[in-house]
Amino acid sequence: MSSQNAKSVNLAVSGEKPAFSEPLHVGRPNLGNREEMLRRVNEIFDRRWFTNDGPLVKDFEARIQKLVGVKHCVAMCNATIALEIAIRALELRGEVIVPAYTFIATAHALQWQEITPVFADMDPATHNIAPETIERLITPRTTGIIGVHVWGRACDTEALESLGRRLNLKVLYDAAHAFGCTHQGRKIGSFGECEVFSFHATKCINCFEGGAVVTNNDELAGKLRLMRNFGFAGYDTVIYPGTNGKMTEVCAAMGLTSLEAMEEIVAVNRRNHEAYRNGLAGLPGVSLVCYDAPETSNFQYVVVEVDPEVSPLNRDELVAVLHSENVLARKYFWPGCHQMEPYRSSPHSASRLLPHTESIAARIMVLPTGQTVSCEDVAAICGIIRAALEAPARTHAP
Ligand code: T4K
Repeated sequence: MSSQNAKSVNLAVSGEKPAFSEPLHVGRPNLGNREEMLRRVNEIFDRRWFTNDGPLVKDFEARIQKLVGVKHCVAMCNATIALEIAIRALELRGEVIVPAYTFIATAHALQWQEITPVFADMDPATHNIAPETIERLITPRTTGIIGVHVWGRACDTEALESLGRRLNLKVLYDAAHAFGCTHQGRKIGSFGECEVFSFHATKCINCFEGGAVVTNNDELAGKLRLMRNFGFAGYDTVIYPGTNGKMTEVCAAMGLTSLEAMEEIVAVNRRNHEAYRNGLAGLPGVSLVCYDAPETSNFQYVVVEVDPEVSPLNRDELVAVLHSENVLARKYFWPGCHQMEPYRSSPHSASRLLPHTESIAARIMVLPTGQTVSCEDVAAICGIIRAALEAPARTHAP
């Protein structure tokens, strides 16, 4: 949209009607082929096999293994439980290093098991954990590092794993955002001891709710399978502490249907990402987080950084403008896990300065994408942002 057009956008904050009559969400689920999904649900009814390692779960696991190029995929009910089980199967305890800039589930999966998450700062260029900040956080109680591939862009696996080898720490990855993405041409999923995917409804591939641990380690995979099923090794034998982390058949049916539509979903995300890049080009202090060209990406997050030193409106002001237009932009992952309870009040986090996390978390907004967002929607959203920035005074109610 040209700046001439942008100026003619009537903003809802100035008393006009919102640009969108229905809310545009970040995380509206993508659908696969409805008929295929309903066929699978009918089959589940006919089979009367609803959960407990059913045939659709096995098929889903086999397809993920092939797609990612790993020996084992252990499907679970969601990624938070998958993280918890992976952490327990790897026998982590005491303290584990995690980035503060992540969804709260990464930290809670540790805390829930009375393991202290110790928050590291990020690299502002990648938004991922900064390996050089880790060593000073290590204590005799540290047992591991969890890297998070934020927005699907791989963290520095080489540096993290070399630290892990040198300091005898286990390294695993929260790959909740990174299904289908690569790192140096290799599919994310085979790094570290194991990696965890999320197939939540808001993710590019979804199972309604779902997650999976992927690994090349046979022994670990066996343990994960037992632990997701209460530790049962037979009808009457329990050999590990376990929980109920099983994926249901209907969730696997959705996962399979979603996987079959993956090419189309990623193509839509990529198209929208390019439309945002064009629509936001040249705006002062507003930059779109890019995906490295040689890598494969799922483009599931449209992440915009707003530099308050340059932009006429800061992130919070822009988000308020967008919300008034029914564009429900999100402030992921503000204010950082270390600023949320119970970590905020913990003596571990209270005195910790994480300058890059705090600065970036205050600048990021995530915009809607996926199948429910058209190129026209993207153009309208970019037009709103452009109009708000070109006439910031108009963003205050008359
Ligand atoms: N690690 C990382 C790094 C993660 O980002 C996540 C989850 C996890 C671990 C844990 O994975 P899971 O245990 O969830 O598998 C959302 C998602 O719920 C969450 O899965 C995701 N990350 C996080 C980044 O975003 P919320 O609380 O911000 O949004 P939520 O679930 O309210 O959904 C966002 C919007 O999407 C809603 O306002 C409306 C729309 N929506 C949502 C659902 C569920 C729909 O239109 N239809 C729907 O069915 O966490």
